[in-house]
Amino acid sequence: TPRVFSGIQPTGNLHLGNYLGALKRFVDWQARDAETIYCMVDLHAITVWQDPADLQKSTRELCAGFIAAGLDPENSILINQSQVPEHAQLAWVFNCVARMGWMQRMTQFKDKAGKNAQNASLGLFAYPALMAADILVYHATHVPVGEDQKQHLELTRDIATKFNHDYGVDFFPITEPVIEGAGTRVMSLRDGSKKMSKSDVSDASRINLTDDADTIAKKIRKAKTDPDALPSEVAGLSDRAEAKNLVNIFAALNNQSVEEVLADVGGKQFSEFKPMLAELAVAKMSPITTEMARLMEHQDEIDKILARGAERARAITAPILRQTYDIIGMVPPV
Ligand code: AQP
Repeated sequence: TPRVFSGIQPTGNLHLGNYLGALKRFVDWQARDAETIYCMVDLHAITVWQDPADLQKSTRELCAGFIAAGLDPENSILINQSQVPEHAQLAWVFNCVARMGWMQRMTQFKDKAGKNAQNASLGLFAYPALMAADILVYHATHVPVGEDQKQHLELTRDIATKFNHDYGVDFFPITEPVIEGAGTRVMSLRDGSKKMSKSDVSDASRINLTDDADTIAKKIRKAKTDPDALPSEVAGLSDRAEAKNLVNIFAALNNQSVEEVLADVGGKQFSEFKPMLAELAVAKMSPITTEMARLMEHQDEIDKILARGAERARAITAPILRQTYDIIGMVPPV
């Protein structure tokens, strides 16, 4: 059976891109014959400054989001990264396997560090080695992520390959990224060339998982578009980034292909399509929002779920870390 691992950073502003590109697909995997492990990656979050109180709140809120979106803590293993110390321990080993040059090529580092890369944290630079450890400390075989994580997953494969080669073992699996469906790259509602992102200063650029129905409808009504009617063929969406984005969102929310959506809405003006999309988005999102808010009133329950998840996770990660240490020559404690 496939072992599926993925994570989301508890950095607040969980949005529709995180939902369609990650959360919703996590839930789909849970329904299949697979072992599923999902992580709130707080150690990744602190690669850029996080206010401690906000980080705590966002971690619990993310856990509530996981459950509200349909993840069952009895079925999937839900964990907070810092509660499973083997992630960070294996990451150190991978820091010694990965090469500086590999890290320097990572576009996310370049984007996030900006012009003043000398001032970025060492953790931000090493981010993909920790991500490789998150995945490989479970010997995970499948990693559902959005398009933006493709390069990091290639690096995970490079690290596994180099480790296996350097130590002459066949120990870490070469993991498959799973990047499929219409929701793997949701773009900003204000600019079709930028991905929808937690850190965008414009709140109107994204639909947050905490937005109420009116806010969702308003943001969709105000989303940037062009003046033309919708095409009936997919080819008609090329060069129309904003139109393409809204159709993609509709398809992903409604579990349809883009072709199927266009067969229904081709020829319609945005004045007609946007209310349809708003209605669909509210119908799909508001039950999640409501459930998230309810769960947030039971923090102790959330904390128990995380503690239980960590215990289940460590039954997998502790032996894999020990085997790794044995391979590289660390003397085991007696
Ligand atoms: N716009 C998106 N479309 C589809 N999938 C997306 N993901 C993120 N943005 C989109 C996917 O969500 C998962 C968790 O993301 P994350 O929180 O770990 O990473 P992130 O890239 O930091 O999220 P943001 O919103 O883009 O934050 P900032 O603004 O800090 O850069 C991943 O599977 C990711 O692919």
